[in-house]
Amino acid sequence: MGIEDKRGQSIKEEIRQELKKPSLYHVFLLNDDYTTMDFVVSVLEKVFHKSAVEATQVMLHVHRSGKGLAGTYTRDIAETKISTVHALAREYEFPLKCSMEKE
Ligand code: TYC
Repeated sequence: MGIEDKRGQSIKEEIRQELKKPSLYHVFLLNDDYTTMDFVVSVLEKVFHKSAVEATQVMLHVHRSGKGLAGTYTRDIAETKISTVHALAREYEFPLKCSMEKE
């Protein structure tokens, strides 16, 4: 057995935990029949910091294929992006939804 800290946890394990990179999560936008294309493009620009061209490409991909990647973040940031999108959609009375998947 190696060196342990005062709680009996190995120092090696403690360092491994501290150095571990946080898991990343993909945030996807989901298609629906009612949200306007302009609203989705605005969301991609304002919430996900996409250029107008990239936002339009992602929106059209979602429209044609059912879902598309908006961004990849640590868990807390991904959850906050999703809350922001759902709050904006509610405010503007669109059914736009996003989902999150571990990378
Ligand atoms: N399908 C919508 C329309 O035809 C546009 C749309 C695109 C909606 C992407 C949601 O995530 C979405 N108005």
